[in-house]
Amino acid sequence: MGLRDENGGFVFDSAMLQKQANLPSEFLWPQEDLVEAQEELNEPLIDLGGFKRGDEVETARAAELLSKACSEHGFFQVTNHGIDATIIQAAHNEIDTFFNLPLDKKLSLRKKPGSLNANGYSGAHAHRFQSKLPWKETYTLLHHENDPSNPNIIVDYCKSVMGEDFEHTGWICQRYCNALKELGLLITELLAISLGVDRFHYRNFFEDCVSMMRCNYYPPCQNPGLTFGTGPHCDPNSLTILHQDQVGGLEVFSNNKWKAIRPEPGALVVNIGDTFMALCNGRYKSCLHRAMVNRNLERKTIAFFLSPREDRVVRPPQELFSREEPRKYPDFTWPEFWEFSQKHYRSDVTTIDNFIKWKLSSKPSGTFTSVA
Ligand SMILES: O=C(O)CCC(=O)C(=O)O
Repeated sequence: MGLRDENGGFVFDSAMLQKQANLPSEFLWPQEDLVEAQEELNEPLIDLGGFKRGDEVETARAAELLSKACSEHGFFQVTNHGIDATIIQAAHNEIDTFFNLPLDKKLSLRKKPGSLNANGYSGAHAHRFQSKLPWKETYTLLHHENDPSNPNIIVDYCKSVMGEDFEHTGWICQRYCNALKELGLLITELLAISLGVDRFHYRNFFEDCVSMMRCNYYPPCQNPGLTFGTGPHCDPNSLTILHQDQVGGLEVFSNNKWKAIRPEPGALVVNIGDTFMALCNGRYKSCLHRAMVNRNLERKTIAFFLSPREDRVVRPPQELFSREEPRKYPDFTWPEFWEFSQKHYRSDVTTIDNFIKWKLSSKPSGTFTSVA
């Protein structure tokens, strides 16, 4: 029986729990889900250098690698991505400071149960779930660079909610997100090339995207074989770009097996999410992934999630559907899907299909057109 908050929710006191020999029952996952990966994924390490320089041969090669990886499992890594190592390190330093704050301070910044606002702290997602909790703390910051009323949304949030002392944290995270958004747009160009559609189709669609940065802290766990750092799930958003430290623990489901991802120094991890799967009419897979915990080492990652602006209609370009290859998903918007994914018990491989079933049953005259 662990510490409880005023709503009866589990309080994830990571400093105390990492020393505890027995795992609280809230963190136990079914044994059959916990089978460890026996091999590594042979995902491509895509060098973006040639593509950025406009080298046609290297661009074609990168697009080919990307197409194969995204059709098989939706996962790849990128190098020469242009994100300065100093801004990545600076973001990690701010995050370390945040997770080292006293528990009371972190709890004062926590997400409210039932709220759709992604901003804030969460200990083991206990504001949403009571069982099969993930062994981690998270801190999430919403990013929207193109909102003219608030171009420095993260700085303002950090100052107003965390306090004036966190203005510096805000600037670092703001710069990190601005840079990651630019990289995300670049990757959408390569995705478009690989799919044979207009190179700027997705860049234009995501130019004014909403995104968010989620910092994950996985403390050591005395019982690593009984729980997950992050349970198996697909990301509901479009693209995820993750920076992970060198500890390892990320695994991807491919060819009916869980496969471990070897951390590549200097690389960023990219995966396709459900919304991009809809935007390419299912040609690319939303990646099913999970994160394991470590008995001795803490692990830290920063996920950057790219999603369309609230009012944009998620619909594949004309070239990707036809009478022979009908549309797999009806039109929807990101806020509709986000809300569904937050109310659905957990995001997994079935979330988007369940969302579509729900959408079509609640709006029978919806905008789904199955043919060109
Ligand atoms: O930390 C990781 O390796 C994965 C994180 C993740 O899947 C998430 O934050 O959704």
